[in-house]
Amino acid sequence: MEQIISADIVEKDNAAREADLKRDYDSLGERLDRRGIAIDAISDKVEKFAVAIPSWGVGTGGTRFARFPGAGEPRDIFDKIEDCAVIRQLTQATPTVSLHIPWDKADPNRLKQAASRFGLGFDSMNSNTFSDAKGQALSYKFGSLSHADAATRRQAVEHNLECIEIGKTLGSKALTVWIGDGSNFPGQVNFAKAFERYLDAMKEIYAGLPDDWKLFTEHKMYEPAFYSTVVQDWGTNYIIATELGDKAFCLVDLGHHAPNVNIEMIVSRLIQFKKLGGFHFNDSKYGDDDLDAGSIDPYRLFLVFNELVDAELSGAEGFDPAHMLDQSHNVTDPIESLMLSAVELQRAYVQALLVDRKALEAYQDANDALMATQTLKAAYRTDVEPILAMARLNTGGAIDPVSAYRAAGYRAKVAAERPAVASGGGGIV
Ligand SMILES: [Mn+2]
Repeated sequence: MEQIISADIVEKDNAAREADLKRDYDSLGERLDRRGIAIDAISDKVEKFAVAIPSWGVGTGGTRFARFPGAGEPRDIFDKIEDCAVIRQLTQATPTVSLHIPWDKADPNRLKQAASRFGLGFDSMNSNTFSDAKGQALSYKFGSLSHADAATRRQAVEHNLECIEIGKTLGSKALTVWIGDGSNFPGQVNFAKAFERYLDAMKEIYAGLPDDWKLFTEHKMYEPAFYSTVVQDWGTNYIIATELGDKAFCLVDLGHHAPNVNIEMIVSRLIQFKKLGGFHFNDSKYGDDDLDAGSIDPYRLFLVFNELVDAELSGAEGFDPAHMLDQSHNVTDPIESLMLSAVELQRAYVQALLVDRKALEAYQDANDALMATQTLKAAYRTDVEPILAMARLNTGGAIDPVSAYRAAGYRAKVAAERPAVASGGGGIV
């Protein structure tokens, strides 16, 4: 397997940190042992934890005001795959890439070959009917799968079926559908008719899904539609997944809810009724800010993982959520942000694994609210960095991914090789 960052550089950076890491790991192991937790068992789980990198995430994002390009931005999907390979090499947490069509359209066999050079696979395929592709016959300005015009809906359905066809060659096993359809003015759209048209269109897409595939529908409260959105919340999303069938699941993007909504509780409900498909992880302060996962409210991320671990440990039937990042990088190097975000997910996962679930259940049954919440806090307060770093070291990654990345000078190197081009899409969904 090819490695983009020289193994010498990673080894040199690791060598300077390894002795301290071993001491920290042993010390943490001793403290966890006192709590009846075997550190190596936790490390094994971290090594198996995986999250997909969105192809669109390695480019610099933007806002509706401006986009400030970064140096050495990927020019096409093949450059994006190389950037994803760097993230994978240094974190060993991101074995797959999630593609967005038509942004990443290329000969599927060539794509497969490019990814397999670095041992990368393909996660969920993402369709795009929220913007118009070059040369497209009918515009999505007033909607796609819920459009009032049947021919426009047909075009959007065909596009999704094409995404499935591309994905079949790539070895993908899922299609993620997010639409921007909605309205900007009261009265502009008939809510019920628009949703009916959407459901009918989705049924056609669902019919084209191979038996071993999953269909993820993603809800989003607002933007680009600022008055009403067709698939606006988890309730509508649950209705969709239920109407479509057993292969249809809800995708939860952490940024797509109203402020202060209890997302971990939505996650619990979807698990309970077997409709949790997966996540787009990111963080937000005000709205759909698409900030780095765990950068604003790491406790919320922990509480989401607390629900996931609870389901994992209780052996919830059919529980196998897809993990994907979906964030926009405006002021950081996207590779650095994505590496650290993958690590933030691992951190929340490990902290959730440390929750004393037996004690928690006893406190819940005894109505001891204070001790119940302290049980969660005790896990959350644990500095699990040595476990994460040791997992990276054991699997061939970097103890400190950002340090090794900077030592390798990758960004300067690609800045020289990749002349700046107008972006094919700064999209974030
Ligand atoms: Mn998303």
